[in-house]
Amino acid sequence: MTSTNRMTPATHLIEYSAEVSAARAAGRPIVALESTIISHGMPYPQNVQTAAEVEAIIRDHGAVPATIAVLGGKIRIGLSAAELDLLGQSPDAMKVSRRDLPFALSSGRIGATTVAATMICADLAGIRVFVTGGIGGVHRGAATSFDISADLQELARTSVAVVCAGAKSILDIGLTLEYLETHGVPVISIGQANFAAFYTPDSGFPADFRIDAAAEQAQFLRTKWALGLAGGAVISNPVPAADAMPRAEIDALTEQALAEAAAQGVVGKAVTPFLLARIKALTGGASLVTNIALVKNNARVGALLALALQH
Ligand code: PSU
Ligand code: MN
Repeated sequence: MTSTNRMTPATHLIEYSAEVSAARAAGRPIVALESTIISHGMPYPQNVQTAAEVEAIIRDHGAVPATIAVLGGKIRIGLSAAELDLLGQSPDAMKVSRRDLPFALSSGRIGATTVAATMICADLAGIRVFVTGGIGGVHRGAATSFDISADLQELARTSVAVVCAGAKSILDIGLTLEYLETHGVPVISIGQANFAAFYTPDSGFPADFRIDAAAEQAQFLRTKWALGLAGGAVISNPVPAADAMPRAEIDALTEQALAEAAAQGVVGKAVTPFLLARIKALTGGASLVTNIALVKNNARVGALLALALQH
C-alpha cells in the first residue's frame, strides 16, 4: 500500500505521451487542454478535428499541447490521434470533475476531464497554462438550484491559468464574477476592459484587470504565485468579432434552451452538455462554428503565455 501522505506524488496514476515526456525533459513550454469539450461539448467529427487543429496551433506557436483525459485507470497527459478519436466517439464517456476523478481512475472508465479536473491533472503534471473554450460558472437560478460549477472552486485553489473566451450566457455572469471575487480568483481580460461572453465578445461586466501582452500576463502570474497566493486565474480572450454570433439571436435561443432544460427536469452534471447541444441545434450549427473559432483563438494566446512564463 502506498501512503496517502500529501507529499506522495500521484506518479503511479499519471502517464505522459512521448511528446509531452520529451517536452518535460527539455523544459519546453506545455499547454494543457481539456477533454469534456471533445466528448460533451461538440459533436463528432468536428470535435476530434478541432482538438487536432488546436494542438497544431499550439505547436505552431512553439509550445507543446497536452490534452488530458482518463483512460485505463491512468491520468493521461498527451493523447495520440487514435485516443482523441476514441474520446470523440464516446458520447457516454464519463464527464469527470473533481468529485468524479477517483472513481474514473479506480473503475477504469473512459473519462473526459472538465475544466476543474483538467486543472487538477495539469497541476499534478506541473503545467501552469490551460486552454479551453468557456469555463463553468454560477447558473441562472442558482439561488434555488445551488448549481455552481466546480470549475469556480477549482480556480480558487489550484494554481493553473485558464485561458477561455469568458463564460456563456447560459450562466449568470454577474454572479459568476462575484463568486470569483469572493474566492480571490483574478479575472484578466485581453484586448478590452470587459469580461467576454463566449459567443459574443462583451458580457457587459468589467473584468478585474486588462493585460494584453503575454509577458505582462506571465509577470502577473509569477507575482501571484510568488506571494504564496495559490489558485488559478481566468484569462478572458474575447471571440474575434468576425466569428461572433449576433447577441440578440444568441440571447433569445439561450432563453429557449434554458426553458427546455427546466421543462425536462435536466439537473446536475447533465445541465451544461444539454444546453450546449440545444444551442447548437437551435442555431442550425452556427454556434459550433463560433465555438471552434474561439477555441483556436485561445490556443494561440495560451501558447504565447506558456512561452512567456518560461522567461
Ligand atoms: N462551457 C462551455 N463549453 C464546455 C464546457 C463549459 O462553453 O464544453 C464544459 C467544460 O468542460 C466545463 C464543464 O468545465 O462544461 C462545466 O460543467 P458543469 O457546469 O457541470 O460544471
Ligand atoms: Mn452544475
